[in-house]
Amino acid sequence: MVPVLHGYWRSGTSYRTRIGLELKGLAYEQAPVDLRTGAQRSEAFLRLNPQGLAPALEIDGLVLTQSMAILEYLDEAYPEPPLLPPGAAARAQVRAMADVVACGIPPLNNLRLLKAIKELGVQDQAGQNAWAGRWINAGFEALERLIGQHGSGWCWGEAPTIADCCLIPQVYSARRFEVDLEPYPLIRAIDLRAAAHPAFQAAHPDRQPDADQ
Ligand SMILES: N[C@@H](CCC(=O)N[C@@H](CS)C(=O)NCC(=O)O)C(=O)O
Repeated sequence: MVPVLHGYWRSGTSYRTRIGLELKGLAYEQAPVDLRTGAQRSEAFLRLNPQGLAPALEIDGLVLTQSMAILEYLDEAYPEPPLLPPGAAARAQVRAMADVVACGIPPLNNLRLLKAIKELGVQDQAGQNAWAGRWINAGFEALERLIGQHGSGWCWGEAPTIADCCLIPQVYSARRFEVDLEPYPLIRAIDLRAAAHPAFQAAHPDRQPDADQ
């Protein structure tokens, strides 16, 4: 059976999963989960992911959740091309760069967090942008330095890794929250390279079947 990705076009975690699938050259179908209408909390979706968060991936007779676990599964089950370099030290460095995004940014500014700070009084878009931008800038400042140490065209080395799978959706999100990307020339260069790469192009939110027209 062809893999089925349950995700949402503009969700960063769905976007990073799509990049992984595309880089591996795996054909897959999509089952959109409209986060705006709360479809992630429907009984049907909770059966796939009891946490009620996108994405979930049906693959190889399994239902996988958590985008980083999914990317690691794809890399183990479908080794070519690798999304992690060989060697324990290099792999730890790449995972650390991916986690700067995965653990340090969306958990502080995803949909349910933004709803929560709205309930606490941050109602206007400028306030929401400032909140989201604060955590995006904190992560990007760290990543810019790490790319300076390890990057050679991509976040780590000369080929895309799970760190790039995380970075590119985060740059897309940064633009939505009107974050100034000027201070991050290395991140912008990777974003440009990704914009010309077929796998990253195919995974772009605007190219998804549920994208707003
Ligand atoms: N750690 C999870 C996070 C998943 C997550 O936060 N997904 C967001 C979209 S990017 C979501 O479904 N939000 C819906 C909500 O907050 O209700 C992963 O990496 O898969």
